[in-house]
Amino acid sequence: MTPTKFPTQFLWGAATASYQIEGAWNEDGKGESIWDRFSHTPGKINNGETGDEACDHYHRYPEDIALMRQLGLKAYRFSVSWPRILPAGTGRISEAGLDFYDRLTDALLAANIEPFITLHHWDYPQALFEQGGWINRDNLPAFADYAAVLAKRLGDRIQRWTTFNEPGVIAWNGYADGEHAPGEKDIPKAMQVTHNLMVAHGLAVQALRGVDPKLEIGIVLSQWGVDPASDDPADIAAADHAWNAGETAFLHPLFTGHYHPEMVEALGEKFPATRPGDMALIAQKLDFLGINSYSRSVISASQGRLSPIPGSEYTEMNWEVCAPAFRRVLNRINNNYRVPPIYITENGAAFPDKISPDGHIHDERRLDYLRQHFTQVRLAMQDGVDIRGYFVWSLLDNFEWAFGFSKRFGLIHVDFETQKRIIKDSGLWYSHVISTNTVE
Ligand code: IFM
Repeated sequence: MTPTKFPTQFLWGAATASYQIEGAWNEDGKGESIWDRFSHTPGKINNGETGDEACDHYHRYPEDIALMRQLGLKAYRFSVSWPRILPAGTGRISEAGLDFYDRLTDALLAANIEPFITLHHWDYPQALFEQGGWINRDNLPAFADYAAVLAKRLGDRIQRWTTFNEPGVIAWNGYADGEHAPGEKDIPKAMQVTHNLMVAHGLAVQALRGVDPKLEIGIVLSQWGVDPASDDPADIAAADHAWNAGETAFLHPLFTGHYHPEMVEALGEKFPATRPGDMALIAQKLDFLGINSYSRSVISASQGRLSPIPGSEYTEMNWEVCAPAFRRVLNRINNNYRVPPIYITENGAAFPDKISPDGHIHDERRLDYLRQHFTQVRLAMQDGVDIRGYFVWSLLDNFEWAFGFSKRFGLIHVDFETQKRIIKDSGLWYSHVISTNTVE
């Protein structure tokens, strides 16, 4: 394979999220989140597991930053637990919570690693949920207030801020299929949450800029490829419709100021209530766009979504490995919208890892997955997509939501009994990619 060189300033990183790694679920005055409540509810999580301890990163962050240094990461994307900062979601601020992220930020900077912050990666305050959660419009300003609290405290040291991680997952998995907290199954509600999250995003952008107009602000969207099953025009039209009606729910309002007409038509009476001024609030200028992408769906006009695809490899999440789809979806986004610079904010793979007798984790399949996806992203850059950085999901094996600890995405293996960490072969390979800026 020909070596693929990346630009000098390319920001190589790894990503995590608060609930998935921190643990310390009720320490130092932290409030309860909907994920604490959900994981403590019998039957919701595989094997009854919880994020109560997770990777114990709350206590072990110095060790984890030392590992990041060993990997040579240039940036680290993490999220903040909102109820650690505001135990009831609004009102009283917890200094101990702020102190934790202060220490984390300072330690990252001391290690020469750029902190790349996400305000909300799903661990919503339970107290706010009990007042109507994301459905209640009166709750939306609380997100902006929380954003301002954090920006006042960390904005002098953190340059790049994202509002939400994968708002579509909050709405769909939390409110439509119920697999995630808060576990509701109500499609019209999920659609209202979709719109309300966008309004909350707009309010938070205003709040962050109000604290410091120099902050760079973005949002992280999950955008998987959508490919037609064949070259048949009917399949191509079906795939285009699946994209327009289903996958543009956030891209379209953010970058055009309205919802895609095919989505509006498909939703019919389920289309959410909006208020005058909402769309302008949502479509405020962003400094960058975060894209999370792992796989694709394949659409046939006659059979709908096809799966499995014969001959394809699948990860342990049952997600097809199809790196060229990554290049295609990045081009599609770039061609359809006037987007700001893009960061790949998540990409990676879960495979069943084993510690070998030699003490190492020879995770060839993950390494190969990453190699293929890095290469396709480089090709997308050559196609003209302005991509500035790449965060592998994930730094550590961690709590994979409803799957508990059964799916390992880490560059670093975690023994959840002892909390021992071991850098996997994919992590060692990644550190070589970073130090040479080249994928071989
Ligand atoms: O673990 C999740 C993460 O929280 C959000 N994006 C997808 C990852 C893998 O499922």
